[in-house]
Amino acid sequence: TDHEPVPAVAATAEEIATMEIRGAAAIADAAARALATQAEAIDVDDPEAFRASMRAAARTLHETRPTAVSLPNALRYVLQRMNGRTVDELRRGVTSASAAFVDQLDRAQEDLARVGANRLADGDTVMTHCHSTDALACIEEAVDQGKSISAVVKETRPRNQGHITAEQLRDAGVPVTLIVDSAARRYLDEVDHVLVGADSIAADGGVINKIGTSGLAVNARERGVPIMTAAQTIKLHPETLTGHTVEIEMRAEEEVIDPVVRDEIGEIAVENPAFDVTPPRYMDAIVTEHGQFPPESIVTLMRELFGEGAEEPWAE
Ligand code: RUB
Repeated sequence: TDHEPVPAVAATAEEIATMEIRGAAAIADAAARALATQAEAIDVDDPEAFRASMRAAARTLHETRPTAVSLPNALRYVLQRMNGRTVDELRRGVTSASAAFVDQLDRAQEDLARVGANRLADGDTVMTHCHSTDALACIEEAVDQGKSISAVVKETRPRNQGHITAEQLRDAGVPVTLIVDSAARRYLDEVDHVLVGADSIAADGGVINKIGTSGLAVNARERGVPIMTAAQTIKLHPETLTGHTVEIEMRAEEEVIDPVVRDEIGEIAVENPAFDVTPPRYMDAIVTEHGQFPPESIVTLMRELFGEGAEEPWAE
């Protein structure tokens, strides 16, 4: 039908769902670019048909993964700027909004990196969890400033995003020690900071990030190690302003255990939540492109930036 997304957009949605494209910032970047691709590819004369096709593309992208709010925030940013009377005007609205969004993503990451780098001192060792481009930008900026930083990298089962982090830090000249997730508390005595990213941040200051972040935060507090989240403001979850909670994605059990091994074990349940919520009292700081915030006061920034509410311009 007219309302099918073009193949390139369906391909992007598939890449997000299968985690070839992953991490909140990369997902937002890909979604904004896909909307521009859809706008350029659809060949209709009727403005309403154009709008309907853009909404359908946005829905396809939206349905891929539920937890990173950067995805709906990206779709909302672009579709809210789809204004005009003719198809050409609408198309230009989408492509220029998409380009502006992608540009802002990059600039926000550079700006928050300078804030996060100020928390890191020459000679510090940082423990990481998962793979966050916002978090890594802080370490890379500190290194660019001439600070010597080392890293203890958690492998991050079941998908081992820690391997990506380890490689990127190695490329930045940071000495890396890779550990299994359950070794984290033992190594907390040897680190100066824990640094993580976020998929969503709730109005109460709760940080939604890769499963294991909340346990790491509790252990860091118990060991007296400061923990910060590097999260540009597209990670702020506007619906939580009105009391909604953030959906935690449950992924396939095959990511956890080989189906053959599972059959050998016998009748068991396997659960694979991809994210968890770190309560604000266990997080020392949220670092954004607008500066550093205690988690309890992030709601002020959220109201300022998303006070208009969370409409869904992709709804049918
Ligand atoms: C990725 C993850 C990352 C955040 C932030 O989970 O939890 O910490 O998305 O990443 P997954 P970034 O691998 O399941 O997508 O700072 O790059 O936006």
